[in-house]
Amino acid sequence: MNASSCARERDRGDRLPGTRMERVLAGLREWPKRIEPIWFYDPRGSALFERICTAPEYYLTRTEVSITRADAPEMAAALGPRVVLIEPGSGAGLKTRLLLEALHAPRAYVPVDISREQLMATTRRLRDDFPLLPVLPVCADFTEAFALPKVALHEEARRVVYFPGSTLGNFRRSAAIDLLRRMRAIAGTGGAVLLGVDRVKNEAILERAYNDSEGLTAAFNLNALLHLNRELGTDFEPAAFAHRATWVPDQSRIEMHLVANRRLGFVVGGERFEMARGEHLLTEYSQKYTLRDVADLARSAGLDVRRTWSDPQDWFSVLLLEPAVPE
Ligand code: AVJ
Repeated sequence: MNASSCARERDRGDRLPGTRMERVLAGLREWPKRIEPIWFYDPRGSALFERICTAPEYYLTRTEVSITRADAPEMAAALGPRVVLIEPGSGAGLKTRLLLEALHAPRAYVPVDISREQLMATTRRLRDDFPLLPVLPVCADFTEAFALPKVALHEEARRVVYFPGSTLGNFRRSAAIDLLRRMRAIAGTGGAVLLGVDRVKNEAILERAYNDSEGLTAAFNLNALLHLNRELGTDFEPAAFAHRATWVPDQSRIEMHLVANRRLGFVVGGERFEMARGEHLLTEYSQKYTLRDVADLARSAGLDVRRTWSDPQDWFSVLLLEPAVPE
């Protein structure tokens, strides 16, 4: 187990059962073979992702930042005072900073991240910049159950789960609904979810965002194999794979793959796997949404859309969701 990761090894009876090794094995036994996107995020992968966010082709971050810059005052007014802001997959947080600056007397900020280095760096920077704000980091894989610090559980706290970046798009529909349901449970009846989603748009723009000219996304994708080798003692040869990211119109998502450029084999937990030349390993879904898709997903998770903020081109949206009022 690498020190950079904080996910626990044992099965804790969560929705995704099994140890990390068992989860990887289960994915590799599927067709197509797949690994979960959490494998991108070791220290090198997190650093690569930061660089992707400023790549000219990757419009997502810039667009969401511009929405947040423009509409944070409205978001803060809609969220109300004394919010405890909880952010699963907190990353490095420029958007978070803009939101925290706008919030009225926020009670606490709770970043939740799987990469300990990333989490601690974010925590240090935020504590420097917001000396009056309690920053209470939780090192956890947010796709599994995690415990919240005490202040966040206070009866009067207005808990807001902040989930920007269109990270929801990594999950298939049923898993996305489960995740939104858990966010609703964390928020409680008086709370809310502030969700960032990437919108359906021109295919060329979408594909370019996942095939940047500097090769950052390719390096990010291949890095998952190095992470696996280090943490699970696997023997992937990154040189034998090529990055591929394509728009799948009937699923409304970008799929990232690692394509075997020759016939190859590898061993995971003592089990041997083979790949034919041209066969691919699925590493990520990045779902793109219409506003109606998001409303449907939210509804299925017991949440209603209260507000929507978008950029002028409707490339990206930030939505305020609140627990649905029972009819
Ligand atoms: C962090 C999941 C939103 O899907 O766009 C960036 C990750 N993958 N480039 C995305 C990612 C390839 C990103 N999310």
